[in-house]
Amino acid sequence: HQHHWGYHDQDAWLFVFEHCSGKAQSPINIDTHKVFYEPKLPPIKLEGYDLTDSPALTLINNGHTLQLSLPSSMRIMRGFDHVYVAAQLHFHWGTKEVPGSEHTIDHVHFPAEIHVVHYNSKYADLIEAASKADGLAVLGGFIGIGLHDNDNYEKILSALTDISIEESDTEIPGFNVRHLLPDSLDRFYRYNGSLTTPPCFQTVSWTVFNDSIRVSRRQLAALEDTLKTEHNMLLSKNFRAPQLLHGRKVLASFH
Ligand code: SG4
Ligand code: ZN
Repeated sequence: HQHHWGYHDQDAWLFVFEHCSGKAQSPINIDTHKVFYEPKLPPIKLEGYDLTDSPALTLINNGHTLQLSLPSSMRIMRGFDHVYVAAQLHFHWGTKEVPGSEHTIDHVHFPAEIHVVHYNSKYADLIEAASKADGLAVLGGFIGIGLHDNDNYEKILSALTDISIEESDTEIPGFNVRHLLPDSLDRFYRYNGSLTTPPCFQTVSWTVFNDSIRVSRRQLAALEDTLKTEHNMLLSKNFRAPQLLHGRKVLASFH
C-alpha cells in the first residue's frame, strides 16, 4: 500500500513525495489577464464518449474521491501522434460553505471540478504513463450551481448512497460521458502541470474548460455530504491549494 496522505496536511506531501515540491505543479490559479491567446491550439476532439450501449461502469469511493472507471475506447485526438485514451474520471469538491474546485479563475473557486484522466496510447496503461513526460492529458471542467437537476450528473450521483463507505464500489449503466462536460469545448486553457495528488508527477497536459457545468443545489449537496473516508469521516474538501506558476505560460484557445 502506498503512503497515506490527506488533504488536511498538504504541506506534509512535500516531505514524503519529492515531485510535489517541483516547479510545474497543479492546480493553478488562472489569471485571465495573463493568459496567452494561441489561435493554433487544436480543438478538443473526443471520440467514443457515448457509452450508452456499453457494459456497466464501475463507480468507486477510493477514500480520496468519487471515481468512475472508463474504457480505453474513449479518446482525445490531439494531432497525428498523440492519442490519449481515457482511464477514469473523478471529482474534487468542498462543503456548503467552502467551494472546492482545484483550479481557480482569477482566484475564485467554483463549487466543484470534474477531471477526466487520459493517458498517451503509446504506453500500456495509466500506471506506466503517469511517470512519463508525455504521459497524461486531463480535461478539467468547473461545476457550478444551476436551477435544475442535471440528468447526466444524476446517473452518477444517484448511486452515491451505495458507496458511502471508503473502498466500496457499485456498477452504473453506461451513458454519454460527453454530457458531463460543458456544452462548448471550444473555449479552454492549456498548460503543463502535474497530478494534483501524490505522487504529483509533472506529466499532465492540462485542459481546463472556460464554460462551466451546472448541477442543482441538491445534487451538489449529495456530492458534498454522502461519501465517507477513513474513520468514517466525511469525504469533502478534497482539493489541493493552487500552486505557483514558476514562469509557466497558460495558453487560451479564445480571447
Ligand atoms: C484522484 O485521487 C484519483 O483517484 C487518482 O486516480 C488520480 O491519479 C489523482 O486524483 C490525480 O489526478 O487528475 N487530480 S488529477 O491530477 O490518475 C491518477 C487514480 O489513482 C494517476 C487511479
Ligand atoms: Zn483530479
